[in-house]
Amino acid sequence: MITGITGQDGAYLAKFLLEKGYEVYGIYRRLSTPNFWRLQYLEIFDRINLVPADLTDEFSLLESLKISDADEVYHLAAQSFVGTSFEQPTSTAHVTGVAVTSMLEAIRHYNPHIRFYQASSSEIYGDGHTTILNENSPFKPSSPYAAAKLYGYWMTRIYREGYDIFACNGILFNHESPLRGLEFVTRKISNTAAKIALGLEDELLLGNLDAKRDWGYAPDYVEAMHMMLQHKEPDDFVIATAETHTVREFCEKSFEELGLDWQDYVKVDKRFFRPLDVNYLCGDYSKARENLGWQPKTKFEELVKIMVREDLERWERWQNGEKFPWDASNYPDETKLITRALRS
Ligand code: NAP
Ligand code: F7E
Repeated sequence: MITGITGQDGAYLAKFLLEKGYEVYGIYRRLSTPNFWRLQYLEIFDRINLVPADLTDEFSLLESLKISDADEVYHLAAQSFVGTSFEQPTSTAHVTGVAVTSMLEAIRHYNPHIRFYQASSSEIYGDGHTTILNENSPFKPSSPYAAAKLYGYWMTRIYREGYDIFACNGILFNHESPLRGLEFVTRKISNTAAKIALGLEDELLLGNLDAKRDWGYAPDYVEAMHMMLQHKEPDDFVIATAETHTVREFCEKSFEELGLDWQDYVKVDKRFFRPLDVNYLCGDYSKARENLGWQPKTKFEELVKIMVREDLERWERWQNGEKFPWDASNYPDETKLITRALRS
């Protein structure tokens, strides 16, 4: 069972697990505009069992375990945007932090043999580092999001050590793809650069261009999540590429891919700066390589190309009258969704 199946990682992980022969369940919450476009885009929507639940409703999480009777739970759902966590710190604490405990409690009561993956984050290291980070580096969160993730990290360890639950933290550094939300900086750049190249936009407004991130490719990273739950012992692992690049470099490469000079279009706008930012992140994935046999397959330049080319193609198709998958009416046949009524 995957929480967050409608998000970037959830969709790629679901596809990966289906290809391995898994029966996949995923929770979805009621939204005024349904959000199944990633599952439809990957052509897996019809192969997934969708269960209604919300992270702030702990009984719905317990119910989702009963319905799925899962062997493995991948807890990916969260309020995942750092910028929003400064605007909505309390709800971020509930959704990104406390819900980890709700899920662990549900597992402890329903079936303590379930293997549990927690989507931890490199944000827990916070700002002020200048060297490559591993599982033993100090944590100093610099945002409400990071503080909530650090709480989830420790609760995962507490349930592992205190209740013997097979619970792992994947400390994932940034990972991106054409399924990334448009508010994250990489997709904002690839999407706007593509529109600029086609004459649909004339500028790109960004915040801190000096921030450095270790950017990997999301489909590579979901494989690591699965590997952690197949490992003989539950443990915590850094997943990264061990390379770091500035936001400025991401701009430069993206526009270069389109034959343009980024400096002609990118403007700095103070609205996109955060009250606190993490200026440097770079991850050492040696432990994952040695223990899990995992390593990244896609490096920075290839990632930029994948994202820019895909956004360009989508906008070209749009210019030719095609609809984006997320513009299509994507409300599913209601009988496809498991409801408590249908279950009984
Ligand atoms: P994402 O695209 O933002 O997806 C977040 C998912 O959480 C969506 O499915 C969303 O559902 C769901 N969700 C949010 N609030 C919920 C609630 N109250 N109840 C139920 N579901 C809720 O995030 P992602 O990039 O796939 O990341 C997956 C996880 O990894 C997150 O926990 C994120 O914090 C963490 N992480 C991400 C990265 C990265 O670089 N991508 C790195 C480290 C850690 P809706 O579709 O209904 O909104
Ligand atoms: O920002 C800077 C911004 O929002 C990256 C999430 O998946 O990865 C992600 O968090 C950097 C920051 O990702 C803009 O200030 C400049 O320094 O793409 P981002 P993030 O904050 O690193 C971690 C690992 C997670 O766990 C999170 O869930 O880019 N930046 N100008 C900008 N960022 C945005 N979004 N928009 C700008 O205009």
